Amino acid sequence: ATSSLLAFVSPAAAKTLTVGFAQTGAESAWRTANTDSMKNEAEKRGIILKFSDGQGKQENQIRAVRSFITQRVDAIVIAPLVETGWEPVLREAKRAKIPVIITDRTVQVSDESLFVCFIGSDFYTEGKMAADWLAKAVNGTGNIVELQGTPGSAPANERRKAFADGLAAYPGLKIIDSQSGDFRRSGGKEVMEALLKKHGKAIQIVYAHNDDMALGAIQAIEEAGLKPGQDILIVSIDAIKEAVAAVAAGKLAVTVECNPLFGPKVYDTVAKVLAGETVPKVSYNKDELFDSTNAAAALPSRQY
Ligand code: GYE
Repeated sequence: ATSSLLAFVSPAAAKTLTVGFAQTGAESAWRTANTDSMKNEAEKRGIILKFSDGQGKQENQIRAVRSFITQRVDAIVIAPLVETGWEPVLREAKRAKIPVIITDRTVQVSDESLFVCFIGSDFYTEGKMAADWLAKAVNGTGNIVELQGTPGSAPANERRKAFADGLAAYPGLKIIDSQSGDFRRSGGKEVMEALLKKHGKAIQIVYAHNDDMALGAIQAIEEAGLKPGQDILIVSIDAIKEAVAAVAAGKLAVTVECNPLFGPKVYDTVAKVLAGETVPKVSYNKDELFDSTNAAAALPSRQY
C-alpha cells in the first residue's frame, strides 16, 4: 500500500508555485478589481498567492517584500505606491535570486536589472488622451481644476505631466488649481468642496486622475446645487463600470480606460521567467476611451 501511494509523489510532478504580491492598498474601485484579478487567476491556476495589502503605506509594502524574501517565494510582484525608494529592497530580492515583476505603477531605479519587467498601462498616453479629447470638446477654452492622485505615484506624475503637455497648444485652457484627493472618492469630494468654495463659478472643467475622485467631485458639485455635465464638465481616467454609467447618464463627460485585469498576463510572465525565457522589459495594456458616443453600448460588457 505504501509503495502505491508513493507512486503519486512523482519527482516529475509540477511544483506548486508560490507568488508574493505587495499591493498598494484598497483606495479605489480600480484597485479592488486589480486585487480580484490577481487573486482569482492565482486560484484558477493553483498558484499559492501570498497577498499583502499595503494600506497606502510604502513602508508596509517594503516590509511585505522582505517577508516574501524570507519565505523564499518563487516570484515577487509589486504594485509600487510611489516611484522612488525601492532600490534597497529590490537589491535584497536580487541577492536572494527571486525575480521581481513590477506591475501597475513604474519605479525609478538607477539599475534597471533590479526588476525583470513592468506590466501595466501607459499613464502618459492616458493623460494625453484626456487632454486631446477635452481640447476638442470645449474648443480650446475653459478654466480647469485638477484632482491629482497620490503624490509621488507614477499615475499622478504621468497623468499630470501629459495633461499639461497636451494643453500647451491651447492657451485658452487654463489649470486654475490642482490638489491631491489621493485617488479616493472621499478625497475627490472633500477637495472639490474646498475648490468650489474657493473659486465658485469660475470652475468650468474638472480633470480627475481617476474615476473615484471624479465620482466624489460629482457628489460635491450636486450638493452645491450645480449640474455635473452641464455647469461643470468632468474628465477622468480608469473607466470603472460606475464611471461608464455616469458617462451614459450625462454626468461625466469622458473616462479614459486603464485596464486593471492583468492577473493572467502577470502569471503568464512569472511562468516564462521561471522557465528561463526572456520577456519584454515593458508591456503596456491597451486602453480605449468612453464618451457619450459609446458609453451606453459598452456598459453591459464592462468587466470592472
Ligand atoms: O488609476 C487609480 C488607482 O495605479 C493605475 O491607482 C492605478 C491607479 C488607478 O487607485 O484608480
